[in-house]
Amino acid sequence: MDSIGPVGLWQKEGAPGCPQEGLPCSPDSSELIQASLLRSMEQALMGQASPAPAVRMLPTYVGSTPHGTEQGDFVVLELGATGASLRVLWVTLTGTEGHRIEPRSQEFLIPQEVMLGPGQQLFDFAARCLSEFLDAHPVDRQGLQLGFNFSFPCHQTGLDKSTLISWTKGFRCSGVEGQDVVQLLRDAIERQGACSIDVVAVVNDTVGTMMGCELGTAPCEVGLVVDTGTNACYMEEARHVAVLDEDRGRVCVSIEWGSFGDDGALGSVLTTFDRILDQESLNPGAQRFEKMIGGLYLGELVRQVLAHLAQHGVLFGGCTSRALLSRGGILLEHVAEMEDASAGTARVHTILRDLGLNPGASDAELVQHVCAAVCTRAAQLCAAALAAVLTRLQHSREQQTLQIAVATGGRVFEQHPRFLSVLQETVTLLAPECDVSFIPSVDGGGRGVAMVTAVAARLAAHRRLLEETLAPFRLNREQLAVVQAQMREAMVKGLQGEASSLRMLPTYVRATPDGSERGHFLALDLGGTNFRVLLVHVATEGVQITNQVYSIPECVARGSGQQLFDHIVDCIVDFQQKQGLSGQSLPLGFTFSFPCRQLGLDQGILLNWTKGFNASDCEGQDVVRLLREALKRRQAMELNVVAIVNDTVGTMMSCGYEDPRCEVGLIVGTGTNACYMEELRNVAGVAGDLGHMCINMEWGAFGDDGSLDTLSTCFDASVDQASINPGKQRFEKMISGMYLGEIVRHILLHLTSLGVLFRGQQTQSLQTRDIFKTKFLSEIESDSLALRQVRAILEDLGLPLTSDDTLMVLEVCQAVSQRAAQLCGAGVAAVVEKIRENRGLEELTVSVGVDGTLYKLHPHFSRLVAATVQELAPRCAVTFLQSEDGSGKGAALVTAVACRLANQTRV
Ligand code: 0WK
Ligand code: BGC
Ligand code: BGC
Repeated sequence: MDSIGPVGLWQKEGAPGCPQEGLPCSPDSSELIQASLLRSMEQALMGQASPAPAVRMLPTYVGSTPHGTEQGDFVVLELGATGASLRVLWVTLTGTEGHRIEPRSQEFLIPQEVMLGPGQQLFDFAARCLSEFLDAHPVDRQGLQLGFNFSFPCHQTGLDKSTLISWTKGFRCSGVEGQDVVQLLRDAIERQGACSIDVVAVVNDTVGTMMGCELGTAPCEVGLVVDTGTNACYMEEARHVAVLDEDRGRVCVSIEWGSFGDDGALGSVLTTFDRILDQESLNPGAQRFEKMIGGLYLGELVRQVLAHLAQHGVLFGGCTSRALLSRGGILLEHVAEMEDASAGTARVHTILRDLGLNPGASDAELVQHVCAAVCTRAAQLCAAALAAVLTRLQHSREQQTLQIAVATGGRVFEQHPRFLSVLQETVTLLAPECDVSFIPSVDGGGRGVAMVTAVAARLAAHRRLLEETLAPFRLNREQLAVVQAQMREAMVKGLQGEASSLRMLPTYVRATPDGSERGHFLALDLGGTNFRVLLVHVATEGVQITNQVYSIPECVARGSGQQLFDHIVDCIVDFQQKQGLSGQSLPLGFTFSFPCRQLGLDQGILLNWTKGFNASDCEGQDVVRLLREALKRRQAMELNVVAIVNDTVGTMMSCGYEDPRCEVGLIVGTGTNACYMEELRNVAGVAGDLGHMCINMEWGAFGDDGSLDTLSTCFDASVDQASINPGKQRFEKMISGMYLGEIVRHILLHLTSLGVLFRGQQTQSLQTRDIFKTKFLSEIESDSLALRQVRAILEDLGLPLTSDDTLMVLEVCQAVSQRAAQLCGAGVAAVVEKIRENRGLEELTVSVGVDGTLYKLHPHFSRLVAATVQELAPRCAVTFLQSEDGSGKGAALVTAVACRLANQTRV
């Protein structure tokens, strides 16, 4: 009988009824399986859609193996790991310092009709077991957090969000596939109403097994389960998982190798018995690999073979029994016991007799051989699969040799005498360069699930703190409508010269260009990111612009007024020389983007500096006079300063040249402001009732009277306090580019102090004013930027972040910029509604000329402004025109209009 060893059994020619195919695996077929599974794994990792890879490679949102720092009490509910039973555990994690506390657990048998019935019934059953466990175990029921160990193939979209793909292992409840199983459990717990439990994580049993095991200092990085079903997970490099937009760190991937071969890849090793078993299973054609390895099937395979041999007279004298002929007649326990050589054949006889058989003398040995053949093949197949995982790890870590710890769990490991040893031997054959340690999980992964739950609980707590912090930035329609109404009221008061945070400054621009303007004009554009000197030629064929950008050093912007205007004149002279204009006295339009009370088109008294400017001896002065005096000091040629305009007015005029319906100018850049064409009759302090006057609203100061305090947050207060004009420009400080980055920085500091971000580490860089530029918001929120690029921006700032941190920083930026855009939209809605009502129109069609870096560069700002205007002023059809040439062109056009009007009065 020596050749009768497992392999021999099937190769013994002539043995009646013994098909010569497939059991156990030859080394060649094991390598074939290893290679084919590896191929499938890599195809799935790359996101190959068709042909769909046989294994799913599902990311589990577990980004790191346990730190060991996890602490706390957690409830773990296990469903599906051990077939027809459900287990509830109470796990206490004591961190690195504390001693290990054994989990308390209770097992509940799941009735067959529950495993095959409506999903609600199954989850209600689970919820009842939970409360029964809690009733039976005196635990503190406050703030219970639960980890759901759900051992079926699921698409996870978060640590607490997981959609069941398909049932396996004898489960077939209706109404669950395609559903979020966490929600189903939450609903059942609610229906049960026995206890309030927060389900914070859903975990696959392989992940729980991996996370629960430690080998001294090295954590296990592979989790392998062979219980009723089989599967494995491992730590893959995140950059190799196509569905994840991550390039750093690792992520645990559940392979779901049970479905390997569902595409026919196992054809060569499948036996008739495998095919029969599959046909008779709940899910024919699916989980082919699992059906050759999983404990739910090993007994059935042995039964099939024994029945076959009995029916061919090879066993039991050709006699059979009901148990032998009925599905499920032989269980894993039977196989494990019968194969256990230490138990001897006596035990086999007992079991066979219990199965209603009358074994002959040699039957026991033959039955043992059958058991051994079935289980050896299962272990070898499992080994081939594990070898594929090890090879994948070598590939993904570009390592020749690999030292790795594999956590094992499941009753096939626990009960079967030789499964692990056959597995180890075969893995050594198939992956000789891998030094693998197998670590049995002690509590079926309960502790591992609790660890994932602890991480999830920490992240959930962080998320709650993040939501609490950002909630004041999430403005609803009612709040925005209040801002719109307050803005409207302030506009009317400002126009009538009453106390108002909106100065509503007449600009003496009475008309938008009519296209008949002509000539060469000089223009200055001061107050935005750049100071520009422009030569503007307005001709029949259009407007040509030549311009030069000059910088305004901070020391000049905050020095003396004389220094500032001398610097401006230096730039003009430099520009004229470069443009060969020296000695020419062209009409000049001066875009001066600060609040000025205009006494005429060419007279503007600076009311106060904004946007970080603070040159002395300017406030209260006519800035046109200051410019002229500087020109005189420079003995430069006489320049004819015809007009001083605000950048909003310049922008409106510039866009109005293309679109005569453009009657509103909007700037959202370093600062923010708006102007519009108001009915002259509504403008107190300016003579005349007919016609229009462009009003510079200076809306940056809206709310300086406290009307925005209900919306202002502590972060806004910090930014305002730290500014050079505290209490001023409150609306601007919630909207414009000079401040958004600082608001974000203050929020990040706050979240770091709460331990939500950067593991609570306050970094020097984050304490540095203005280090978080507003342009970062535009970059970070850009849809085209992958998360990894967001991380790169933040790391350049010296911030130690995890992928969760990156996501949170992105959310902070989104909340701050969204509020800014909505507030800006509420302002524009107030303006266009005013124009509509001024004209007693049902519907108004109007265009808004816009400029400013934030509006132009932020990926979502303009869309959010338009959406808010649409919502708050539905009777106004508003078109936003981005100004191409800035307001310098507008200043030149205002100058051109003034010159045209002056010429008309002269003739
Ligand atoms: C470009 C205009 C200029 C205005 C600026 C505002 O030509 O008058 O001040 O936009 O945007 P910022 O440069 O502040 O982003
Ligand atoms: C499931 C896996 C699970 C494995 C072991 C399979 O049937 O699809 O999710 O990990 O059984 O329990
Ligand atoms: C100024 C406005 C200017 C706006 C946009 C504000 O700080 O007060 O005059 O229009 O910035 O540049």
